[in-house]
Amino acid sequence: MLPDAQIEQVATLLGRAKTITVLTGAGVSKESGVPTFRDALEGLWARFDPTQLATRAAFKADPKLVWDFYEYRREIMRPARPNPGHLALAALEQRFPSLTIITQNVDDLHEQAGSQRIIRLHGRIEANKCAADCQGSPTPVDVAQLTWEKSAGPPACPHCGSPVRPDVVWFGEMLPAEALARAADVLHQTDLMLVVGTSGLVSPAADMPAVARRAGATIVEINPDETPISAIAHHCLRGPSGEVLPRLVEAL
Ligand code: BV8
Repeated sequence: MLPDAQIEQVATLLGRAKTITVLTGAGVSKESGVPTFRDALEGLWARFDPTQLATRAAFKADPKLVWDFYEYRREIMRPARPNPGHLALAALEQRFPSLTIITQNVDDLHEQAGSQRIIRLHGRIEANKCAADCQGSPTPVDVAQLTWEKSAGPPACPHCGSPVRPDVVWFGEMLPAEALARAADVLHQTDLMLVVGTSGLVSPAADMPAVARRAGATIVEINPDETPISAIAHHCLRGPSGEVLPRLVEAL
């Protein structure tokens, strides 16, 4: 358990901050039962590396394999509920209305917890779109309205017949320009950045703490493990976010 003094030191900084930004990764959803990217996937998927499946090339080569990978992750995520870490971040936003969450996660646990100011860098796993973006980028497709042979893989786009794919950002794909622009704005106006539950391995998200620090922000990492971001953090709270974040809010 982290010493109270460490929690109180960061809580004092939080209390003094005018604008707070929180960068979250898969670790913040771990205590909700959602495996992180670093966790070996279970069973059938254990032999796959997610970074090899979350690509356009993999989908083009085998749409059914990639579609089934996302259906597997959707099944795991659907029963997940916000954990005390998500709820603490929503409580922080109540207290600091300028607080913005920049998330790499594709689950909707921040929204379920009541957070409002969220910048989604990598999309939403529950959303789907036409792989050809035939009506514009993105061309949303509501698969609940479609009937298709599920064992054959993804449905066809009702407009053009191309395969439907998850509306997430794959490796090698650009992040949504609007999300990047909003994030860039926020990073340059941040007094204090909490970096929660991210291994700091995927860019451009991983570069954001350094951008905020160069613009004058104090960086606080909340993660049980050391990461490449630890080196530029002013404070590292080594613990699970579901325990550390509620203690920070309590100590305010
Ligand atoms: C881009 C959506 C421009 C999909 C995701 C070579 C060729 C091509 C590209 C690249 C290249 N080299 C670098 C790149 C760029 C590439 C990249 O960074 N690759 C990595 C692998 C090196 N990035 C991109 O391609 C991005 N686009 O750059 O466009 C471009 C275009 C073409 C060519 C070059 C550049 C797009 C990246 C987005 C990919 N999509 N998600 C899906 O979900 O299926 S990324 C996905 O993985 C997540 O969204 C997340 O971002 C990342 C996983 O990271 P984390 O969230 O940090 O999770 P992780 O499991 O890693 O770590 C969990 C952490 O939590 C750990 O530290 C753990 O200790 C901690 N933890 C555990 N328990 C707890 C906890 N913390 C707190 N509490 C706990 N209880």
